[in-house]
Amino acid sequence: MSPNTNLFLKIAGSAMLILNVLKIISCRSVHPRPSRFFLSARTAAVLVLLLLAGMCCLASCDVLKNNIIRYTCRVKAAYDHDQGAFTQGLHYVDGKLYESTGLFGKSTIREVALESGDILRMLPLHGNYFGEGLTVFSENVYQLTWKAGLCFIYDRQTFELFGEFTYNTEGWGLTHNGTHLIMSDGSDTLYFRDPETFELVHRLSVTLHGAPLPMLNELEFIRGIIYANVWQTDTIALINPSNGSVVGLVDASGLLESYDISDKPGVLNGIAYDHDNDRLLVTGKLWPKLFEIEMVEESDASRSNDKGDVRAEVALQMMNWNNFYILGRLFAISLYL
Ligand SMILES: [Ca+2]
Repeated sequence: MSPNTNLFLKIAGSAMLILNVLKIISCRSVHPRPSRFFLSARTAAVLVLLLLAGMCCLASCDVLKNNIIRYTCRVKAAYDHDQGAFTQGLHYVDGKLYESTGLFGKSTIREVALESGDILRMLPLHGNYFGEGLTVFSENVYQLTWKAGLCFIYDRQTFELFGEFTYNTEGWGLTHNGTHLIMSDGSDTLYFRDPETFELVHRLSVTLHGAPLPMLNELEFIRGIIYANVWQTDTIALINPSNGSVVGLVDASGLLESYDISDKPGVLNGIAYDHDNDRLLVTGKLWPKLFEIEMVEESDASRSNDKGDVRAEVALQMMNWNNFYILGRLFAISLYL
């Protein structure tokens, strides 16, 4: 539901509630019972109001739903990936693939050869730190930690750790837009930070169908859009950085289906983009493969069979239930008028 529609319904509901209370008080005191004509006119007005509110809800749902473009994935290439890598961050720049891995005692930053999956160089983190999102900005590699509140800064050429920033949230995903670092913390909020000081520049609340979309995790800024995979789903949300609204949803489920995997891998959690060659790369926690994928816009016919966008559908159902709840409350109130 759009904020305006929600506000409209709440104001309408509150107004009728107040009107109803005043009416009951007046009827029970000194005033005579209203005429039959008066009740009919008021009931008609309430019904018209309910009809308008319902139309607003349905219109807003329809517009919001249709504004989101849905994509599936077509695999263009599959590369080997270290199945011991609990991938938390992925970034490709200047022909080099950088990766951050997590888990206490197993966290690293590494440079990986894309085509072979070979680890070209790797730096382990202290066992107290759980590696998270990673991005390369200018000559620095930035790596978040999960709950330690530390962002490590490495020299890109040598992997020498030369600095750190602090923050007061959890650290999940990290990318940049050429000006600011963009960070997620598992909520629906993205944090834009100064790369020189890590000071918070502004927050961005991300919404899907007008409702907050939490669990934003690994990030990548691609051609003016923030890509964020939603934790524990195979969905990548495409976010308009100017207002936080989700403008597209990518169903990346099924990428590993054709592989015989004995050990169950973790969820999708790595997005990188090769700007020079327009290659979109994705992998996941403990995945044996890293994929170059092409996003394919779904046709209207295939949308009816959508099964990967679970969180989006849950959000939509919650929105509809909220509509029905508010309309039901309005109707119940109107019975007293
Ligand atoms: Ca990334």
